[in-house]
Amino acid sequence: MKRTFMVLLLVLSFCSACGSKPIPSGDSAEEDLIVVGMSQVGAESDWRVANSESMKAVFTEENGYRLLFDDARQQQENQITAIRKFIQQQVDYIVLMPISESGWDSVLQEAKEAGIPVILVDRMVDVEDESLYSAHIGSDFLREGTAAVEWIESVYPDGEPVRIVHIQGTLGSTAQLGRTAALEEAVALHENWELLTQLDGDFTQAKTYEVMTEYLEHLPSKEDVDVVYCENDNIAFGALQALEEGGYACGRDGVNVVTFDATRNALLDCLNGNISLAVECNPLLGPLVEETIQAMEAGHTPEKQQYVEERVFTAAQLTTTLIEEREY
Ligand code: GZL
Ligand code: ZN
Repeated sequence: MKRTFMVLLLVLSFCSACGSKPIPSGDSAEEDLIVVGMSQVGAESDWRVANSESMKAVFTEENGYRLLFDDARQQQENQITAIRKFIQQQVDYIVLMPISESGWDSVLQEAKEAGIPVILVDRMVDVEDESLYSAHIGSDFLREGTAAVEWIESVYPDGEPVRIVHIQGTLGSTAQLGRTAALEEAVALHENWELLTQLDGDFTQAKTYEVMTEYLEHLPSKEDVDVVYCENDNIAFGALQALEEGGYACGRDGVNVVTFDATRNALLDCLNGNISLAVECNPLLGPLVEETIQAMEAGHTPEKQQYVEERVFTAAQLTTTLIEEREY
């Protein structure tokens, strides 16, 4: 709306100069708001819900924003449609949480031609021309995967077989690509590690429960699984359900379930021993995005890449108080 306000000012000054009747202006408070068009992946996971809440908590009218929030229900075409709508509405900024890395070049080119800055949040896009976005704020997913792999290495001495069920997140998303790359690199490095299977859990509990139940039904014997590498907490919840129903003991003297996100329910499962390792992936990105927009409003060029700080949890680092005090 700010953009319209500037145009309005120009027209008004032109009119007063030429003596014709000025166009009545709208409510000035409304005109002052920074209009942010936000395209969110969906609500597929606890992480995603916390991420959306973090955005809505900062982009409020009291803080000087008009937030146009679109939930793409995990369909890239819905995100592209939403971005085109934001361009028509001449928003001041577009904030995009891209569901996958590919397929963004043309719509981001349209935003560039409309002079609307794009800020990428969480996952990344794979575009030829990096000027199509002003900044990326999110996680280093390869680093997250490496943290998980280093923990597995610490638990299983070289030589001992490590049979791993790998359940992936939304295929083609940066989170899946990074977390998968770390595991696949480690499996290639350790001849005693064996990737039993790679299942597509799509970051949801329901999909994972379905594919993991199907997989376990065809396993010859229970003791064939040492680690289940879950690319987010909702995948871990689905895997735990299937493992328990299949009669598998989970935890340090059974199947070691490793997960990413470290949302509250996963940390509770970690404290009670069902999950062995939770790698944090921080969804609370709202304040960083708002800082970036404020910097751009002040005419500064933002850092192109901003990674958030993250840590790993085992039961040893957890207490119920710590878990209760966490924001998500
Ligand atoms: C990670 C984010 C992933 C989470 C999942 O930053 O892209 O998407 O790990 C969510 O929970 O679905
Ligand atoms: Zn190693």
